[in-house]
Amino acid sequence: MPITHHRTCSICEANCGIIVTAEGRDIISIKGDPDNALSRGHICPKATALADLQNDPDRLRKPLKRNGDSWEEIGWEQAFIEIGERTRDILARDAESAAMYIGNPNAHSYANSLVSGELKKALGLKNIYSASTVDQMPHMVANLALFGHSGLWGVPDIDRTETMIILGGNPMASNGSVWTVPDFRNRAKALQKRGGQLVVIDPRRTETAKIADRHLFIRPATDGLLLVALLKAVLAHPARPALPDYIDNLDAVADTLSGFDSAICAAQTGVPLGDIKWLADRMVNGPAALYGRIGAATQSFGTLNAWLIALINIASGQLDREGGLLFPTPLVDTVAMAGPGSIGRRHSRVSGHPLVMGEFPAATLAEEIETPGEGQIKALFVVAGNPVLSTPNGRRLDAALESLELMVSIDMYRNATSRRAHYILPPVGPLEREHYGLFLLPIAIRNFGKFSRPLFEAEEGTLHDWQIIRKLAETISGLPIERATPREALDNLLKAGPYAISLAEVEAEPSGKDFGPLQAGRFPERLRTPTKRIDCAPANLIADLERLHETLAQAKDDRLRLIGRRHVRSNNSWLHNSPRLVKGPERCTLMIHPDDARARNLGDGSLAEVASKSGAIRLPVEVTDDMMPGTVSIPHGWGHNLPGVSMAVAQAHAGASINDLTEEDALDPLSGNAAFSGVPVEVRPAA
Ligand SMILES: Nc1nc2c(c(=O)[nH]1)N[C@H]1C(S)=C(S)[C@@H](COP(=O)(O)OP(=O)(O)OC[C@H]3O[C@@H](n4cnc5c(=O)[nH]c(N)nc54)[C@H](O)[C@@H]3O)O[C@H]1N2
Ligand SMILES: Nc1nc2c(c(=O)[nH]1)N[C@H]1C(S)=C(S)[C@@H](COP(=O)(O)OP(=O)(O)OC[C@H]3O[C@@H](n4cnc5c(=O)[nH]c(N)nc54)[C@H](O)[C@@H]3O)O[C@H]1N2
Ligand code: SF4
Ligand SMILES: [Mo]
Repeated sequence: MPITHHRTCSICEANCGIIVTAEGRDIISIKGDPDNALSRGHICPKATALADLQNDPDRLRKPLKRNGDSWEEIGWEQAFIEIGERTRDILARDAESAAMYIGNPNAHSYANSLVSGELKKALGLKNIYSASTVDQMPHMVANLALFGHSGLWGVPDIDRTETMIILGGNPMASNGSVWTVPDFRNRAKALQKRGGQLVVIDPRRTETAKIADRHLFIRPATDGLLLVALLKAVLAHPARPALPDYIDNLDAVADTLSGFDSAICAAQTGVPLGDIKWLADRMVNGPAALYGRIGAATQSFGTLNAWLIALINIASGQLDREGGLLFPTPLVDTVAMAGPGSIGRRHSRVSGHPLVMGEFPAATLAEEIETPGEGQIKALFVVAGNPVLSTPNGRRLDAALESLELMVSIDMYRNATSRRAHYILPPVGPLEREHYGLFLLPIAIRNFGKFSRPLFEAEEGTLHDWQIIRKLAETISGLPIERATPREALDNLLKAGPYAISLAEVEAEPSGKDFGPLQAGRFPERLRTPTKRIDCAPANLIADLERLHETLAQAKDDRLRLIGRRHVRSNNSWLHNSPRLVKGPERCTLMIHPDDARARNLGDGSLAEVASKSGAIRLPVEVTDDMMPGTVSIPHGWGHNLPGVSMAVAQAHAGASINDLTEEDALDPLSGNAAFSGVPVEVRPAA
């Protein structure tokens, strides 16, 4: 008899409800759940790939140990004992020589988030790196500065807005980010049907731009100048509404901005000043929401951009307003769970980067492994991460990893990063675990909670990620951990949350428990600033405007600028071993405008060599006028053909890694975030 199982797809931030039909351990179908109030039946092709992941013959089921180039399967006990001994030995020589890199899938595992602190503690960790500093850290710094907590996010109210402006995001491919907005396509359609407009500002005419009412091309990494001009236009707008009483110092920002000439700013961005004024008009007339994402965050002005985006929403009266930017009341209040976050409590050993929210920039991991001295990283624990493919100048990091005394990867694949590990510890399959969108439901477009039980029992002799993490912590510290299971901890968090609900009550709703659309009027109560006020002019950001101003005087060159992209059939670096996802046309291509291609003798489908100061890669050319002239695009997460990798499908569709080209010294100084957007590159036919 087939069974029907309701769960949540755990691959991306959208948290779509799915219904899996299975007979025994055979998966018959994976479909969208129409009764899920958040996703309303939507799924994307990646949900069906959960079956490929679950059944993937390359997915590791037992711990692997590496000796030189050879690998052997070992038992869990042996793995824990050996790792414990080797780690203790390394820490006895230098207590600060261990580090952890925490990858993106941890954000999709409530259990990992709740136990990873145990391993950090056992390692006495001072060196924490994560995918956050190649992603959203700039937003978190801006959240802290303005709202008093790094995890207090504003959510664009797409379901009730009249103008939705997207800067550097492509939700038609990504399904939304730091914005849990499943079924984006139909939400955009509904917006258009009620007379509203979707506007996209992006150097590429993306899948989202193609369904938008307007698309504006912008030169990569000039967003700060666009936002300055837009904020100035909003501030000067005659219809600008009065601001709530709890907002301070917007005038001080306006004074500083008087040093910028909007026409000069606009000219640098490629967006006509008239269009910027039109955007200001839409923002002020509202309801409207301005949303910026990875293209605007992964820049050397990432934090400045995030701050300016918030100020534009504030100044045009869209903060905490229906149809503007809203602040959820999630079932688990993750803001109350953790401290606000801090900046600069310590500085990194080699380059002196400030610690931001407890982390050093992932881009500096290589130099901390390479550079001798006290505190040099000798032991590295990678939890669900693939930094060789996902951090800037991954090639340099790859070489550095080879020199580690001990590297442990908690991962189900032997891939570009874990091939360097001495031990790979694999977790259970994706349909064998529980799910709760702990950190993603608090940024969803509805107040919604849903818990999924495992569909299948874990295979004999396998462990959950959280069990591996806890066991490592125990064997390294030599102390048993008598803490709640993640499930018990989640139950307590739900009971302590705004709805005082138990896990059993949430679990009783197979399609999730819905508490309706987000509410306006949560500020100032929801603010976490000590004063319950918003200071629009934090000193570090005002100072950074000066750095932006200096860019206006810098000499420009006419090298091509490289940006990234995502495709709906891929997710970062780790779904390329799914036969159903990689089928179809080759996706790891260099997109280039016809004029730029012609000038370099490159035809569609020809092979190009792309070189930057970090390195060079070869990949096929895709000539398209979707690209802004002067700009080229390559997706990230490819480049699987490396010795020691054991992912047959991914190796057959290997592609090349954009992060062999990106630069590890191009960072946003305020957040430590990698500046991926706008890397200068040379493109020529491959010899
Ligand atoms: N140039 C460029 N680089 C980028 C980006 C970009 O836009 N451009 N985007 C950046 C962004 S936003 C991010 S988030 C990072 C991602 O960077 P990472 O988090 O370092 O990389 P992922 O590709 O997400 O790799 C996830 C790893 O976890 C494993 N994995 C998957 N699920 C699980 C699980 O449940 N348990 C365990 N233990 N392992 C699991 C996979 O096999 C894979 O090895 O990449 C960044 N890199
Ligand atoms: N299918 C799929 N979904 C995913 C992922 C995936 O890999 N595949 N990854 C997940 C993760 S970890 C994340 S963080 C999210 C990211 O979610 P999004 O932020 O929506 O990610 P992208 O689709 O890369 O969109 C970024 C856009 O920024 C544009 N861009 C690049 N440089 C600039 C610039 O300088 N200025 C401006 N204005 N735009 C620029 C790019 O052309 C691109 O269209 O997606 C998540 N969802
Ligand atoms: S958009 Fe696709 S990958 Fe993301 S949660 Fe939904 S079904 Fe899964
Ligand atoms: Mo990300």
